[in-house]
Amino acid sequence: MKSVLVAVKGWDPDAWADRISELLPDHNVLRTGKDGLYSGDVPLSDISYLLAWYSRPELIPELTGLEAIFSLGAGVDHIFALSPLPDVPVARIVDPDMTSRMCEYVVWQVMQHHRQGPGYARLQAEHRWKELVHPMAGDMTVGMMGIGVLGTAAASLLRPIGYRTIGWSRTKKAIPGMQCFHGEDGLTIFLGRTDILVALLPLTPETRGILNSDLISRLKKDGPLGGPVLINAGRGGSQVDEDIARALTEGDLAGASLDVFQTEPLPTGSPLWDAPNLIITPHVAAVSSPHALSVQIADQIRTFERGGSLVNLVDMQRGY
Ligand code: NDP
Ligand code: OXD
Repeated sequence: MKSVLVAVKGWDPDAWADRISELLPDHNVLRTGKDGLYSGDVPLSDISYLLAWYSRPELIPELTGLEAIFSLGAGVDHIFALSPLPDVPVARIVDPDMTSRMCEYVVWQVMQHHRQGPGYARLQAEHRWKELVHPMAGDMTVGMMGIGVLGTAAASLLRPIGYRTIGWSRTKKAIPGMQCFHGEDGLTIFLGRTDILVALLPLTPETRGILNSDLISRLKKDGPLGGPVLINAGRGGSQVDEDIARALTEGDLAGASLDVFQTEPLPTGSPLWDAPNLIITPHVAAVSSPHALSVQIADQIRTFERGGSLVNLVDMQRGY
């Protein structure tokens, strides 16, 4: 009987391990504690599959029989943080459940800023009845920074509402309904046309710290919201928290929504907590559902054991 290890830190290991056991009854499903520590009877060297979310790096050298690694999320920066990794395939989550959740978040946050959500919340708290500026969706361009699975899906839901969508990626793309830019050359034009920037980038050495003062200064300034808006639901390591807090305070950003942060949970002393027109959510834009997402992981394991190929594989050279 092959063994599977659910090794998570911060998440509930039982929800994943119980669901995987249900779906793979002929496997021995093991789990770490919520602290990521493993204290089971089965030696780590007997484990074939690692199901990981911010697993402890010290487990890796002991997993000598590993055949594949599965990220329990779409992002895989937490897997690269375990390096050196054994030479086994690494798969990530691409799933309609996750895509729908992210699309909901992006539409929710774009509309929050478009329809002056933070402004009306402030007026309500002050018991004031006042109309705020109210442009049409068609007057605004949403720039998707990252047009992979999630960015492309979110853009396709924004267009029927009326928003113009444009996209930016590493490599050249042609996506119906949106003008696409790529690379450093394309970035300046992309930013200069963007009223609401939605970042859905993986965290890599190239994207670390990319959402900084310099980038903010290159966004379109004369849009109908009185300034650009930044929404980041990719990774906190892609942003410079202090730059965003300063840009909001000084009016270089008209608003922002951040789901991810350089340090999570966001430290109590962060200037972001009190920055104006900022909506903070605690890394919940597209929460991984153990019930829904375990199905594809179990299917992947069964396919792999029949000699088939895994899907949603991470490109280990590219870094995502
Ligand atoms: P994909 O791999 O499908 O898409 C990534 C996109 O980013 C691609 O368009 C890629 O371009 C682009 N990209 C990567 N590096 C660069 C670069 N250096 N310059 C320009 N563009 C770049 O990922 P997903 O859409 O599935 O997910 C995106 C990220 O969202 C995840 O990596 C994860 O970090 C985050 N996430 C956050 C969640 C949350 O709850 N907050 C939930 C789920 C995911 P190209 O295609 O040309 O390579
Ligand atoms: C993910 C996440 O990467 O939830 O899936 O952040």
